[in-house]
Amino acid sequence: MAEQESLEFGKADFVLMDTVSMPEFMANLRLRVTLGGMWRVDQDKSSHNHACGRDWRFEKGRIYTFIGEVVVSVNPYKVLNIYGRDTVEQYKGRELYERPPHLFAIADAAYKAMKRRSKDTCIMISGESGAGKTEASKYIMQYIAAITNPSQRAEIERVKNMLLKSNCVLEAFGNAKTNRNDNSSRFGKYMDINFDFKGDPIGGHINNYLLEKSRVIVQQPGERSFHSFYQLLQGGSEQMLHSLHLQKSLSSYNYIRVGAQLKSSINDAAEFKVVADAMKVIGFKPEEIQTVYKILAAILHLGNLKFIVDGDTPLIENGKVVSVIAELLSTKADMVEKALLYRTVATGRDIIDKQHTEQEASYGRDAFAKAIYERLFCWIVTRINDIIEVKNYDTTIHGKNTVIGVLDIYGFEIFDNNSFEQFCINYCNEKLQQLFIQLVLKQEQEEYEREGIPWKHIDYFNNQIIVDLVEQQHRGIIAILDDACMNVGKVTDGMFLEALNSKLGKHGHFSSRKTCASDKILEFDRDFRIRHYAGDVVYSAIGFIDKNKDTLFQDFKRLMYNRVSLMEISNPVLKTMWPEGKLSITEVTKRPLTAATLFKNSMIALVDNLASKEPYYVRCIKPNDKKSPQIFDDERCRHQVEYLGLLENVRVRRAGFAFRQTYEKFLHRYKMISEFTWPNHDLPSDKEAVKKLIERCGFQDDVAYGKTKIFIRTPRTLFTLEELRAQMLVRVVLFLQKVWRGTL
Ligand code: AOV
Ligand code: MG
Repeated sequence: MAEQESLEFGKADFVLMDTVSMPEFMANLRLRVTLGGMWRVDQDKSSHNHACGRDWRFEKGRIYTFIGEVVVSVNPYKVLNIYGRDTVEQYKGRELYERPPHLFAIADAAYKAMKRRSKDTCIMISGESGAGKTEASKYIMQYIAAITNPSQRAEIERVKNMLLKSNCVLEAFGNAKTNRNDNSSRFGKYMDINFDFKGDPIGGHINNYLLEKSRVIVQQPGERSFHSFYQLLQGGSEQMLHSLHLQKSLSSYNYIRVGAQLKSSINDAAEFKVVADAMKVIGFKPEEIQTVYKILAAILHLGNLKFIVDGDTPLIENGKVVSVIAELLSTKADMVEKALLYRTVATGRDIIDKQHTEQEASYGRDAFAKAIYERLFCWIVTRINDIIEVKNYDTTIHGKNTVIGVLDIYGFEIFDNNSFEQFCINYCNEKLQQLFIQLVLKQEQEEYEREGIPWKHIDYFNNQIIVDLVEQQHRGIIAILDDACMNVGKVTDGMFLEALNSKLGKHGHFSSRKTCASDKILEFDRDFRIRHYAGDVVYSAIGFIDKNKDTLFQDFKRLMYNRVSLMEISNPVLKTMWPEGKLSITEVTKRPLTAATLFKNSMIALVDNLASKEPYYVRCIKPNDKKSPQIFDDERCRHQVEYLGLLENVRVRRAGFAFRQTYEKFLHRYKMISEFTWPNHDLPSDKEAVKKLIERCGFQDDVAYGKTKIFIRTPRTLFTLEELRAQMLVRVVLFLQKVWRGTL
């Protein structure tokens, strides 16, 4: 089978370590041919854009490549037979370079470091939208689940099962079809898996980052809302839908009408059952699951509410829908109606009900729908955390509890219309790129220093300037946006853009029509452009103020919180989602932090957390924009290789050494190729023995000797060592056969 073959080319594959230029890099990524037993790049074929010949890597499913300890992954857009039990066995406990590049190799390396050295490690998966991050994170978790708990302890199996099942629940509520990816993550996820001293998973914790909640009320053409809505409507039984006052027809609901006709590669009906089962397995109670469905239904009904103006008074056109919403949210219809049409304000000592305009009422309804969904999502994460969290682990008895973190976040994205959400998502990717730059360089540098090996600095594009543009105190875009939001009185998006122009007009990575009139890309007055590390993105300032303020009238919060004391049938789940509803009208509440500042703070905390762990990287590349398994679009891939800094990554590795290993381990593997070291050496140290072995093979110019490790500059040397070892093994086997046959 072609896919399986990809794991059989066997030789430690450093692939990109040979490359110096972009064409070579691209060719390496795409194909290699075998010459004299070694995998090399065939330059002549690199420009071809279609599959031919047997050595095309991408087309044959050889989607992984190493740059040192970084795995580069190209989305195959087809199911590959390379994640099964047999493959797990090939990677389990092996050193990184003993097997061809694979996600499992990096997962194993992270696991080994965690287990052997009691180090907290993390695997950071990055790449643009649709490049394969979420799939990679799932395979990594599957691998870790497969190699742990050899003694089949029931409790560990239970934990593993819950960790795996949590994925599909979070995807149902936090992923959606976008124009870039049919299963696009619309939230960021960082999951810690905790291990006991034996290296078995004992629990976990999920951090979620800013859900793109605007999707609940509106989607761009060609996109859908969160999967959960379609799954409920397509998969819920007649009886269930009836009890939720829902009809199967997607186009009956305003909030999801845009994408109602879209074909999805996801089978919503089947997925509904999978998610419901997963929730049960994780430990959601039946009444909790029921509440989840009621909330989804309430949101769909909210979207159908229409306001009409009678004189100055707005009214709800379809009053029956209000009763349905009230029933689903366990509250009273008149209270829902009041919250939708009025705002209670305290003026001095008086409390008055201020009537909404039609526009305010519609705004309030949409804000309410978005907030309910966001809180539902956060509640699901909290609930999963309650269940999977490590309990009763006594470090004094059991030793250190270590962690592997897996980061799968929304990738860099450019849409036709880019708004506040894309701004946050792209800023997040800038932060992670910055961390990559720092850690990859820092680690190298530190290792060479530690081992006493001279280090030569390599130039690279440092995106810190863009990170600062966004997050710097007082002068960054977020600070300027917050300033605009703090202003009393009506501040418009136009005024925010003005402030950007005046403060950032001269910044090399910022432009708008005002600062750069000749720029044809900036089509509209409210557009501004950020030159991101991954490309230019034009954002529309429209909606920034609103989304950043994220206003939800207090009346809704009180409505949701108070329900319990007013109704006979209480719903504690809903109440826990709205704790601030308990504040009375006159209680002065502090102005909450803005959405962008909250996000910025969470990103800074995330980066600090990641930086405290030993990092492993998966860099995902999207081969084409058509989701096709056949097309390797050279230009698109080249662009990604460029902005991900992969070439610089290679250069850093090249300037240094492709391979390093402790003297002890190195000898263990290669001692058979020299008479000085086989079967044992009598030299004063392993270091001396390794020196002798290397000189015997004539590689002394390609290595450096550190304090505890040997450093090999080019992979070719290692390949040759591997070959010498393989030849020696054959000779040993032949020798033994002769001994057994008595023909010696
Ligand atoms: P993303 O996580 O990087 O995008 P996904 O992991 O969701 O991207 O991958 C997108 C789609 O590509 C998946 O739904 C699969 O169809 C396919 N795919 C990705 N990796 C593989 C693989 N290893 N084998 C087979 N198919 C794969 V986003 O979340 O949009 O940034 O926000
Ligand atoms: Mg994803």
